[in-house]
Amino acid sequence: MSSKFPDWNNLAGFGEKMLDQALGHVGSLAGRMLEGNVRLGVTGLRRAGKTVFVTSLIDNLIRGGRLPFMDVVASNRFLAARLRSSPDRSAPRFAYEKYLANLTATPPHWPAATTGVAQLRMALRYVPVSSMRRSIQPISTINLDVIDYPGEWLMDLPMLNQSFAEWSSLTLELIEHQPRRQIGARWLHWLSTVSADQTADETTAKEGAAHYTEYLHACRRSQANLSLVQPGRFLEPGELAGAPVLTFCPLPAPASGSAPAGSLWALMSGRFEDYKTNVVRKFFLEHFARLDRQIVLVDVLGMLNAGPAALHDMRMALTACLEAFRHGRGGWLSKLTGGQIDKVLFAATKADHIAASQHGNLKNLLDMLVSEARNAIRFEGATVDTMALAAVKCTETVTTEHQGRKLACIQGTPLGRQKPTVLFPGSIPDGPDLFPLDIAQPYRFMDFEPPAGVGRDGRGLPNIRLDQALNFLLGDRLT
Ligand SMILES: Nc1nc2c(ncn2[C@@H]2O[C@H](COP(=O)(O)OP(=O)(O)OP(=O)(O)O)[C@@H](O)[C@H]2O)c(=O)[nH]1
Ligand SMILES: [Mg+2]
Repeated sequence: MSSKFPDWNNLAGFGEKMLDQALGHVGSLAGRMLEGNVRLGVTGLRRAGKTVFVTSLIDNLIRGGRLPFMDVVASNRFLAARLRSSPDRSAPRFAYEKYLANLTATPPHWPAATTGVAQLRMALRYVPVSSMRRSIQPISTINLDVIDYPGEWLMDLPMLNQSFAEWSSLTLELIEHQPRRQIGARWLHWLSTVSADQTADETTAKEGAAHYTEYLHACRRSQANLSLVQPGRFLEPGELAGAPVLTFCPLPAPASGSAPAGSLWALMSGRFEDYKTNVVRKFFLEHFARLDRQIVLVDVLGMLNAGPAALHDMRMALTACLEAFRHGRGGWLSKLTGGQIDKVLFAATKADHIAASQHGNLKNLLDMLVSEARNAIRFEGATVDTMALAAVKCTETVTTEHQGRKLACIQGTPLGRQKPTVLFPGSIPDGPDLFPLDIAQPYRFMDFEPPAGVGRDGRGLPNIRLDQALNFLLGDRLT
């Protein structure tokens, strides 16, 4: 790198004011800079780790001290990153400072479940690789846009492409199977007391929506931790709590094949279409438009804990959501929004919940779970990769001896406890046989507290493979 540029790769200890001053030095070059934009879609079902991932991504790009395998950092070309105001004023700013303060507080706190949309833009400055480009443009900038939202809302995406009849039929098909049949017994009973052809009235619609919402909440709370729960706003209504647009539920098709105007079916179907147009389409058009890159975060370990029904359900939920994105240049979402995602990374999150020696198996398992979507995305021409990562590393792998055998364990503070402890987290099979019939609960991966004092060294939040993830997603835009 030319000596006229300060070495800002390690920004440890730089305060906001110093960073401002430092950036001021290159301000005179601003006129010679061209700016590009990258919109990164952070996709994930609820509790997959989106908010923690976005917080760590921002923190690590700002501090730059824990991304050794990002090419732009390794080749000493990364100058600095800073937050910028987003050009889109329709959503609140992602509360990075609050989440970071909570993570690094004493005692530390994870973010609460997200209840609304938030967005953030960062500017990343780097020195281009090519000397020819450097002679014209010594410093380049890209703006990175990310948004965060409740994972529940992602499940609305497949509904956009369905009619009320199709959605109702699929939902009713799902509830024929356990554990849903038992969970949804009250709503099913209510359904048996109404017919699609009957005259619509608001009280009946409200009753149906209330029973159905309760069913969705019970699915989310259930041991099986079900992911395929729609509509997402019934669970996380955001600013729509109590709005009439949320007063509908699936219905069995009318016996005659079509229902008259003024019937319960007509009312529910009309509200379903309203919901699609005014809530779902609006959200995805505003926030998922023109995505360039996508990371799909998957809590594989959480699903293993919850058992085969949870894993099966998560797979269906992910496949349904990714269908919208998966065609790269020709998918219906990209046609709707004009986006063209050309790189997709599937990431198994919370890899720090297991020993490092298990990461390979975790990645392989994720590969297997998303194989269908991954192949379809590749077929359409986008580049795909999978990896196991942790946005915030809360444990260390340690080796212990048990009955003369070496065991790969982890050391960290389990959620709800105060002191670090060493434990054997269990292992992940390296084949498709995930749930042996003779073991009731084969997996008990634990959640961990963020380590005391995490992130205070000013190098960025400790992580596992965040640099490799960012290199895959952004590396080519930083050359
Ligand atoms: N150990 C560890 N735990 C993590 C990590 N990322 C997420 N978690 C755990 O997963 C929980 C959920 O993470 P979030 O980032 O809030 O998940 P989300 O996808 O934003 O969830 P919603 O807002 O509900 O959609 C956190 O409270 C942590 O317990 C990680 O990198 N390491
Ligand atoms: Mg969140």
